[in-house]
Amino acid sequence: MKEKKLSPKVGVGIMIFKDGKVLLGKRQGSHGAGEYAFPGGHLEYMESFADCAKREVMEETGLEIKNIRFQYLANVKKYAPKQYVHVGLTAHWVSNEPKNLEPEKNEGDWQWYSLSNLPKPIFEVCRLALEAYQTGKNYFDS
Ligand code: IPR
Ligand code: MG
Repeated sequence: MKEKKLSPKVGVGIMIFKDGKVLLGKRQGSHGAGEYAFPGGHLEYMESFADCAKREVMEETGLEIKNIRFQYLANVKKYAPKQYVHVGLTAHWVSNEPKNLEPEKNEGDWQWYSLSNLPKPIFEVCRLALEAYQTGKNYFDS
């Protein structure tokens, strides 16, 4: 049988702020299962980063977002053999409460957490987002 060639994918994660808190859910069914993560997912062919962010947040939570900004770029190998070129973005909540629209990928409800009291364990790209937020570092390679 022919082996599938491994190649990096492009991921987009969105740290959404509402009243100083950020939105996290518990991942399941993929890499980082059991870890708390922001909404996010895979960039589709010919999609802009901002459109990917809006689409993934809407698909996973039903929320609209605004003020989408670049936060950091990372080469994520922690979940090898998966490798991601990851684009970390920030955005602001607009209205309504999040719904868990992909329960096979997210365990329980989305919840707002203050940055000083984030749940553990935390998904690697969210750990990097927090570091970027605290230090201004916007490039992580390894
Ligand atoms: P999907 O596209 O299913 O939401 O993928 P994901 O949540 O596993 O995200 C992959 C990229 C990550 C690192 C945000
Ligand atoms: Mg996702």
